[in-house]
Amino acid sequence: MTSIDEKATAAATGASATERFRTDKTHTADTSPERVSLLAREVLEAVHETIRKHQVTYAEYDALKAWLIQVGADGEWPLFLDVFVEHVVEEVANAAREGSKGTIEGPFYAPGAPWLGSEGTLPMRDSEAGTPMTFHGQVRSVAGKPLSGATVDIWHCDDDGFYAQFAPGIPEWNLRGRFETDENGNFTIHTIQPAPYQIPTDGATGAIIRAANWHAWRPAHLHLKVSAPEHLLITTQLYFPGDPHNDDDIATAVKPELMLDPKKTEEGGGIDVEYDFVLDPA
Ligand code: MBD
Ligand code: FE
Repeated sequence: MTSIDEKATAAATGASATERFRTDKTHTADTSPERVSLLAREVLEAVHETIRKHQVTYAEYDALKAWLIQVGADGEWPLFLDVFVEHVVEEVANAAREGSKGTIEGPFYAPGAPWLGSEGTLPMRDSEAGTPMTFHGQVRSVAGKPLSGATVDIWHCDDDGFYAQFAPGIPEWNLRGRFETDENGNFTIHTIQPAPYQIPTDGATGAIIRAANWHAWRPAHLHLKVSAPEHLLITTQLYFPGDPHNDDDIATAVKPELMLDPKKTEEGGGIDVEYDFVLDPA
């Protein structure tokens, strides 16, 4: 059981996600003053237009200011932006690809997960809850060539919807691992089926969701980064048919091509899923 100060609060999760972003990502882009001016002006003009169109009041303006301050205080800029904005950045970035579909990365990736060969079991607790799941597939080029030595980097939440390194009390690499495809481009991952995920509701992101009477759910999903030498890395997610939120994901990150087709296994009450990845040339 977690004590009061070890709870998976939005502030604790947000602080981890913000720290992760500061550590892992490059925060500068080679953006010219002309382009900064263009983008900043158009975003601001869209805000001005909304204010005029809907006759926004001083009270509403001050509520917005207070809320923006709170997003930062809760460390929730990675969460808020990845949930509400990243899907369009991904759409633009990957529009020209011919291989497998990508989708958003989200705020909870951690680089450096343990290497587990071409077949293995994700690190998990002895008591790990959830339906056993075997996920296997092949990595190929768009020309159909199996890619041996490709990397399949997978991360997903546990049966309670929590991610290791972002919620407290979970072993560091729980349900995270990297696989290297065998000579035929194949990989096999033993894990548990992740639960539907509700984004933290006690922080600023939860506050706007409540204030707008939206819901905070993402359908159950696996996160993946698949890469191979001389090919473009693909960041994606896979989903399970029948999830109540496949059609109204709060993060707008579901695509029909990313739906799995689970089969029940004979023994053990588990499921077997197969999915192949096709990588574009670099
Ligand atoms: C998640 O698990 C996630 O995948 C996204 C996109 C946002 C918040 C939590
Ligand atoms: Fe996720």
